[in-house]
Amino acid sequence: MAFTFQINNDVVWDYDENLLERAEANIPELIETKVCPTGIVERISADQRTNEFTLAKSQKNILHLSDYALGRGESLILDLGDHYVGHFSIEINSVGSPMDAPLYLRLKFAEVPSELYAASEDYDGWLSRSWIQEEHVHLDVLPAKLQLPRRYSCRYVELSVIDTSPKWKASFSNPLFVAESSVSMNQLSDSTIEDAELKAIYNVSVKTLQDCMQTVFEDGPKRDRRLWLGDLRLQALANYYTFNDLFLVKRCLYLFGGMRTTEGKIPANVFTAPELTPDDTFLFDYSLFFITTLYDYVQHTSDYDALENLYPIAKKAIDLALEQVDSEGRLVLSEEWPVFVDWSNDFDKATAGQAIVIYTLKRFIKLAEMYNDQQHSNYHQMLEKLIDFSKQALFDNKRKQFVVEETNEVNLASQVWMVLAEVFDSNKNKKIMQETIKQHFPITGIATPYMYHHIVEALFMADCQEEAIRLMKDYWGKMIDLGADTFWEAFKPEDLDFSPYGSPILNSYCHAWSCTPAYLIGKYLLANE
Ligand code: RAM
Repeated sequence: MAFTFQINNDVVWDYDENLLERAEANIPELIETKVCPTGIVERISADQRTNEFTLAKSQKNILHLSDYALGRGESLILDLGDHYVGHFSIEINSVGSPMDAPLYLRLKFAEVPSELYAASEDYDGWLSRSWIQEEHVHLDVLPAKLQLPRRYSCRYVELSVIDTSPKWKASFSNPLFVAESSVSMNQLSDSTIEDAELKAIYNVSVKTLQDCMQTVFEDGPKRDRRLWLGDLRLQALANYYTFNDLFLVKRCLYLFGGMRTTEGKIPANVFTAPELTPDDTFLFDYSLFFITTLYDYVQHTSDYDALENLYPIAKKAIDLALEQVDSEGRLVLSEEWPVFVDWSNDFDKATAGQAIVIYTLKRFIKLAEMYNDQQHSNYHQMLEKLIDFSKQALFDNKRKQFVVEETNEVNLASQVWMVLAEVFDSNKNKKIMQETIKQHFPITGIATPYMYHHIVEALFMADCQEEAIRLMKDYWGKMIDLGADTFWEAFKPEDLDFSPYGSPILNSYCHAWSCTPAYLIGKYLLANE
């Protein structure tokens, strides 16, 4: 089971106005920064390039931009010098004879060069092509200042003149990108990372997080531009070790708390415009992450007011999830409420799902204790049952690995989540991860930094620090080698063009769940110094 479009028209929503008011009271004011392009770049021809992540520096000088007037079929690419999220404007004039026809212009905004190499019209994937950051505009009268209303997430802006007339050309000047985020790099304290590779990974993680921090923690400022629970959990963790913007986490927790189904199910994501709207998409593990995100937040902030307000919602959410656990302590998943774990469909997620319930229930019990819930002993019994079942029915002593009950399948995600859930003690977890390295490394077939995050964290937790650092460098470091300014939603080192959507033009190249090295480095490497 994996993520696909869900349409659940019969869901009845329960809006809690009191909680939603608290969410709205914490809307941040966005910080604006003016960015001027730093250069002009060009495509590299197919026979000259080794991958689609590089462009060549142009001979053209950005300081003389207005001299490079463009006629029919001509284009140039502005380079902002880094990845930003915000609004673009540019002044345009006509040069030559009088303007005897409108200017027909295409603007394309790209986070990485591969979006420029891909022809938009060839896209035939399953997600909407409306995500492609591209505009076609007519300007009847020049000079004019073109101020585009849409927000873009990009480093490159391509200006392509579709047509002028043989009598005149279009000349461009004063391109300006006004970048937006709810946080500023000035809020960071100096990090003391000596290892150059890790420092670079840390910096790109922080930039990724910054660009995703808007009026909510967005999953991707290019796509899907909304608040997903699974992404929020990881962004909040990275935020605690970096910007430490507690209001934005609080806002997002209240948004989920204020919009759930009448039975108490928490949606996988919510929209905030034109009005607060929950999406009719439900992922079993994402619903549970409301509880773990609340736990992390209360632990970090001691905000007992939030605990008071949101604990009843967390309790309903765990109760609903535990209804899926049978009398032997086995999680029985359903098609209507699938567990996500990763984009890949090539492995069975049942055992990882079981571990996520244990991981969450442990944290819920701590919340129940903080809240002084008198009824929490039932949860302890349930936890024991889930753990006993996992140890007895799901752990294969000979293979030293967790299996999937029905098929005996041994997969990476099962080991990783069972280690994160601390089903066994640290000694045994270390042996499980050492065996995991033997059996499943080098990793193939995993395309999300989301899953890689969990693998690295499991390695750190199982005292395999060297391997954890190696994997971080091999995976996130490889994106940097390819030129990443921010970390990508999907990346398969063994298949650079991989996209879950049928074309890289739809991939998000600044994605929430990829920002976690800032947390991993902060928690497991810097905190110990
Ligand atoms: C995609 C996005 C999002 C993620 C979901 C499950 O739509 O990448 O960030 O959480 O999948």
